Amino acid sequence: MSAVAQTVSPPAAHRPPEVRMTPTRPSPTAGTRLTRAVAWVVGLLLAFAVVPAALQPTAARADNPIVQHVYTADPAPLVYNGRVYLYTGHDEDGSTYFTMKDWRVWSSADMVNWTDHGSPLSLTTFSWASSDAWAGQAVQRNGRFYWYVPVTNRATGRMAIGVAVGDSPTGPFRDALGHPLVENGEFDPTVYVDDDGQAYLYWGNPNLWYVRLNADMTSYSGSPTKIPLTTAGFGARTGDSNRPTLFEEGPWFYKRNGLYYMVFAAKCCSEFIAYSTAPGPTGPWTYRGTIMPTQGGSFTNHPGIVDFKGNSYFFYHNGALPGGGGFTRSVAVEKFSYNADGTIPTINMTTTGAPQAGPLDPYVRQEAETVAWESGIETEPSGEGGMDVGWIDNGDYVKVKGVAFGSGASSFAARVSSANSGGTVELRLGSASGTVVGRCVVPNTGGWQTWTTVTCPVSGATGTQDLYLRFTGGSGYLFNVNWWQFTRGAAVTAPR
Ligand code: FUB
Repeated sequence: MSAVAQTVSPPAAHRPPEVRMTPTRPSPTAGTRLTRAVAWVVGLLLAFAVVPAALQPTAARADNPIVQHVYTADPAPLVYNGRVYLYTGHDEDGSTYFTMKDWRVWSSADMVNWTDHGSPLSLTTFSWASSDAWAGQAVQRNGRFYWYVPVTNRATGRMAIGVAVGDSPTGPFRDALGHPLVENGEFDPTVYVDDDGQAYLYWGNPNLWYVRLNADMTSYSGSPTKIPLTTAGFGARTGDSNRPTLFEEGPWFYKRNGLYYMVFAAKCCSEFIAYSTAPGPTGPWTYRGTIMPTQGGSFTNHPGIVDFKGNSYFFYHNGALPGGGGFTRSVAVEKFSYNADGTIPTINMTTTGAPQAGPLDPYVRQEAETVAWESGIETEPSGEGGMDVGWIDNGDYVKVKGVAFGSGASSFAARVSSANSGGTVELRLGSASGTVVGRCVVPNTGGWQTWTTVTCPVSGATGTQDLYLRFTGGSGYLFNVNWWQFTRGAAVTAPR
């Protein structure tokens, strides 16, 4: 974790205005609708009351939640090719509902510096979808990436599961079918390909359903099957005769060491995260207890679990960012270890997050949108591909954690653009007010997507340090940054 406590300004405060859509939210049953409607009100009232002091918006914080410039929800991690790809929903600024129009992709090689891959999937990808870009999950099979998402089917007004397909983990994604894969008014798909090649799609609220997916991952055999929600399998809920078990929504299904896990959001509302296990992919399920207690200022929570580089990680969401709450959520992560018998320990939300799983190499090109923490910036699609950091005001900064300078860097290069008067990229170590090891001047380049590379000398950047790119200049938006890269000092240049 950073040795330096940090604060951020609310993401919405400096963001261009967004169009607010009028939500139309279908719900599976009247009982569910009423329960959740009441819960939303209660959740809103309680949102700040239940936030631990360390998670209060004005509190200093470390690197959790892992994304600060937009609100994110419903994490679904996927390990592929040495990186964790994280698929999330996106809560609109100022939401008073689950106002969600698109999904986002992030990735990291170290669990702390996350690269923003933008939004390769949205409601508009599915011509038949009208609203509700809610909790999905992506999986890789035979080099293709299948992203299962719940949306409302415009024609029926019911929640349905769509599937998008892409040739890379970051897309682009297209609607694989042109119609729902399956539709029964329920949501929150989770997908797992078993060792024998059989893939399972589970989903549901208030029930828990599954189908066996065919090898093409875009069709299934048999009919949707309901898992019996018994209290032995999913715990006992009190106070809601319509829902006798703890299972609420947000299932996360996987296998580890021959044991099948169903992790889920329990007991609305506020939710906690619980889990069940089974000897086979369709049960019988046994309730195992709480993973994450009700915490964090969002009345929903949503689990995602992966193993990466020899450790296990638990993703979830909360309302911990400034302006955060039940409809303005943020994804966070904790490292954990399974108990020897495969049970999962209690995991609490922290502002520290997971430890860094290996340093970041500043001597290869790094995307400017690879960030551990930021203040004030936004991202946008870059004309040069990928994303860039933009909407930069004087004093904004980006923190890149655990940067391995080794014996020293001699210079810094950054790909920049500006339609304004530009400014300066200050290279600071340890904090946003830490030692300056270089200053790069950014000129007016003639346009916000007119790019040039600026360079400047660097002195004193050695060892492994948290790097802060602090942006200074005059008024208005200063400049954009697409990527950056340091050059090693001459004394440590590797022999050719
Ligand atoms: O994000 C919208 C809904 O809230 C998800 O589908 C649920 O899992 C809950 O997190």
